[in-house]
Amino acid sequence: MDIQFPNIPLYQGWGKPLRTESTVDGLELIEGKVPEGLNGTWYRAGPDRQFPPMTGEDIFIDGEGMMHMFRFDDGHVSYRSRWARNARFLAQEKARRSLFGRYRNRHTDDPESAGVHGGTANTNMLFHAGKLTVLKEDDLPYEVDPDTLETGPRTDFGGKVTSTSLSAHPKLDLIRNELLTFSFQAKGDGTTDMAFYIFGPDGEVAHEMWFTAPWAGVVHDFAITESHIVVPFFPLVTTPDALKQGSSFYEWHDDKQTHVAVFPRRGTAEDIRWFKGPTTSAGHMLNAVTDGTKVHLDLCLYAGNCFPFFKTPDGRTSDPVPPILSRMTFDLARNDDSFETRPITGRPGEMPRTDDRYQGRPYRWGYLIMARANDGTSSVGRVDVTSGAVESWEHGQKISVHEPQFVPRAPDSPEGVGWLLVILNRLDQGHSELAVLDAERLADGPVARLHLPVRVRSTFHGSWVPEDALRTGRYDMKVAA
Ligand code: V55
Ligand code: FE
Repeated sequence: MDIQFPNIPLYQGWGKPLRTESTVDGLELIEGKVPEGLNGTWYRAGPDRQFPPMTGEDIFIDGEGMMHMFRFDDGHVSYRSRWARNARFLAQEKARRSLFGRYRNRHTDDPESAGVHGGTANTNMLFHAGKLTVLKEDDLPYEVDPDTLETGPRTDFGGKVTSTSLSAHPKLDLIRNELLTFSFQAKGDGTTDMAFYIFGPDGEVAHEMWFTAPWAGVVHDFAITESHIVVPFFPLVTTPDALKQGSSFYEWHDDKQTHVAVFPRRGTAEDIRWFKGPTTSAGHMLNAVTDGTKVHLDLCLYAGNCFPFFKTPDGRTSDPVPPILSRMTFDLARNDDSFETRPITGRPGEMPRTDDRYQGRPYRWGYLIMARANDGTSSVGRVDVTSGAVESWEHGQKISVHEPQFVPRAPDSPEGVGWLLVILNRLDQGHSELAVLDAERLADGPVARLHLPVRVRSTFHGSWVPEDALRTGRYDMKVAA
């Protein structure tokens, strides 16, 4: 069968499927110097396309997973990319064509895909309790070899995880070495079951809680505080009967309010406090903190539909709206279910990250991708969430950036003292670069830039694993008391 990709906007320019696994031992230094002591591995996942899509269409969150790793070893930086050779990939490799149709709609798949897990493993990579995994929110994790990126087995953690999927946005408590995560549509597509799990430092399930969502929708991300879990529900909804008619997996229900569940870290479904507010949406949470009776959730909030390509049930499209870093405040002492929302900063930003040691803890700094002109270029910025002040790298070049990764200078450095790793797309040169910035001096531009002879098509999320953590299976990090 001929392999020809359709001429769709997603595949033009930078989005052209790359379908190439790379190994580069020692990236060329373009300028600056890799900081001393920056030793560890940065893992990321993103979508590519194994074979032309069955439907002739594609959306940017779909596509088979490509894993990427950058290993930093005393200034020597190596790059490796490998397909996530999961069940879907292997079945399609054998068939030499796509077997999965419209994003997550199993009624549109090729009969040959029957019984094959459809997860693309394209969203995130995580290292916890000595195991590296690659994640997609509609499937269970796959284990991955941390040195070779060879794909291992799909894992239900020895039968302890009974949900059909786990989120691609787990939260690692780097200080307690605990992993907190959840599953939505946890008993299969279109179900309203939610599962919440805490894994201990030994990788075993230490806590499990099941509850019911207000509807079968997307729950892409959640947030933790030192004492609470915050799970937002936005009205991108899955309707099984519509799926049978070939509908998109999610539809935008603009008649539904935003719902937010707040509950204790080790609570039960009876402990959930539900809050309701205006119709909004978000993919990504920056952080959350508990302050007395109040729980604050900081997130990249859209005043409408964050995915305009998912239409309303009656076929209406949504106007695109910008993501605004905002703070929702839930007061547990209040007797009603309302909450307040205010913008933190006016400048749009997405793919928010913190100094990961401060996930769930009182914090000051957020790092985001900030769009520049309307020409597809972007840069990284740092937001002071206490004042809204933004500092960004104004490169003025044909560059777009991937989600940044903060790396502390030392395991016990103060919050925000460290480096920001960023993959740069050199849009006019057809290849990528790896940049290291001083996280306290983003405006100065990179302290090191390394050449990648290939294009990194797209990555969503990833994580930094310090060299010692890879050896010991534990993170040895500290936060200010
Ligand atoms: C999102 C991302 C996804 C997905 C569903 O950002 C929702 C939200 C990266 O894949 O499959
Ligand atoms: Fe995400």
